[in-house]
Amino acid sequence: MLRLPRRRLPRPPRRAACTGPGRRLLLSTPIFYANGPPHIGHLYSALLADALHRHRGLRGAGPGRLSTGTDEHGLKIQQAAAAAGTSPPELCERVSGLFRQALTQAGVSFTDFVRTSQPRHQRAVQRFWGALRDGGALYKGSYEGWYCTAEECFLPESQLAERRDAQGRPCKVSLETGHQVHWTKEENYMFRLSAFRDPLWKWLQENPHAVSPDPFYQRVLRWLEEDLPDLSVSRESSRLQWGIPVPGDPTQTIYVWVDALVNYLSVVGYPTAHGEWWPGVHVVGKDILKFHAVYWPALLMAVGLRPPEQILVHSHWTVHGQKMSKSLGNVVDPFSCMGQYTVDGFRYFLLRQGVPERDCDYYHEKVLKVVNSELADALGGLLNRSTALSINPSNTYPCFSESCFPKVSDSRETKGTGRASAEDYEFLASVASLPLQVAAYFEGFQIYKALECITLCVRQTNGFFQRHRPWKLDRKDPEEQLWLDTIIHVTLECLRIFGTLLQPVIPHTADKLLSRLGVEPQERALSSLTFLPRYSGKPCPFEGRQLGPDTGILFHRLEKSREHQRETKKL
Ligand code: ME8
Repeated sequence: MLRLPRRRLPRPPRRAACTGPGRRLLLSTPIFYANGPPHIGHLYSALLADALHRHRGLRGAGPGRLSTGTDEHGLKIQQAAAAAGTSPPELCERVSGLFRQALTQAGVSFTDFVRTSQPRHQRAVQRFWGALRDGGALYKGSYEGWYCTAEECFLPESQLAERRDAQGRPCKVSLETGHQVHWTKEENYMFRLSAFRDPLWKWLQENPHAVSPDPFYQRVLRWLEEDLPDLSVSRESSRLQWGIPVPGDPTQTIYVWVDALVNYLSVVGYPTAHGEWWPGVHVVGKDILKFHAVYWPALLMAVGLRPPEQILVHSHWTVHGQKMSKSLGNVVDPFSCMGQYTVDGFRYFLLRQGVPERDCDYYHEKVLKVVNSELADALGGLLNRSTALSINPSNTYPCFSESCFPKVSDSRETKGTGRASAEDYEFLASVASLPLQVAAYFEGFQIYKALECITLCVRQTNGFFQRHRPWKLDRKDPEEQLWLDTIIHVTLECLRIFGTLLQPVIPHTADKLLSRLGVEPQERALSSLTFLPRYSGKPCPFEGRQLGPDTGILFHRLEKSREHQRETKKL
């Protein structure tokens, strides 16, 4: 074992999150409204879930499923279809196809894509409704209040502001989103949400990581301390036709949020086959936290099911500091980003720069800076330098020499032995501890921190390579040759670790890197990842092996787009 002489890397989180070993796990993204095309916020949610899912798979943590899909019912979709001069089914077919295409192109490894218009989902929702009714959780009441169609929910006065509409007439809008609300009064089925305050409180107290990161957990607790009125869970069919009818009462349509939340059960075969997959872990944006951390667990408890195992919450992407919105015309299209920055480049940017606890800002120059410096220059450059024919003419994974890099129990003992310096031992210790740190950060839903640690180690490896100037060593001198081989061996070992750890985030680039190193697909699991076994006197299966074919630059530097060049000139 290498000893860490000094702690240089950020401390991994104390507590583990969603991905305990050896059991089944359903991970989900929100299902996205099919009223408009995907944007980078949707993609970010899906990438977070995808990276967690891939990471689990590589750890051999047990069978996993990743569900995503589209939310197709409700007034919002009904109105969007009317505005577009089309029918709701036609609009949903088209927009759902765009989401599927965007996620597929981005390499999101979903195992299920659910559409709420599918018969399997409609059956599940109707059975869920039946279970709510049979459990006595529903009653019919008259409900009135301010309804926000964009958010598909009633809002209390405290969440409203006075504004003027386009014609200058006074109107009320949602404080949070700025969308107009309308007074609505109808006969609805109501869900006894108020009766679930204590069970919800108990659930959260007993599961302090049920909602993560912690600021969002605290927010949910605060909501529970406030008023928790019963929830209207149906709409009159005369106003809302595009939805699932209430079983036995065709005058009412099931509320779109109840319909949508049940998707997490319909993907695992509710009401017959969900048992072994429930409860699941949901990745959601902060905008829909209340639906997932208050309404959904209460609905589940009401039908005798367990609340979600965990709700992993992330904040929002802004663009040049502004909220993304259709009216501002600043919605960022994921297809064009993937075209411009490559799929892996954009995946890396979003996951490296996205911090779940706080809103993050997107702009072109930032993507170029992060991706060019960390993927093209640092990682790509390291591979390029350490595999160059001038430095490694045999194109093999060279041997490690214990006499050049002898094992020590403390980096301060290095004097006089071998060629490695105290700094080299520190660097080795950092890379040795990297797999565990990365695992801990993935578990703690801090993927950005895992990437920060990897990047730090890539920099240290470049420093190691640079420090010893292997290109200056005389290959004809046997001593020098041993040291040269050792430097390259250590560098390739580091690259193997980085490539393996980066698979969940940049799968194509990691594959290219590992293939170049000659690492076979069955040698890429995280569960069996050992760094530099030769340092501990154990055999290294790669030593002496031929490297894989050189397929060119690992990651091409991104160029400033023409549009941005023009913009910069104007400034
Ligand atoms: O709310 N930054 O769907 P939706 C980051 N259908 N993520 C963002 C984002 C941004 N600027 N904007 C949106 C719905 N998202 C419902 C969900 S689930 C049972 C039903 C992401 O199309 C984020 O995950 O409005 C947010 O929660 C989700 O997209 C909302 O997508």
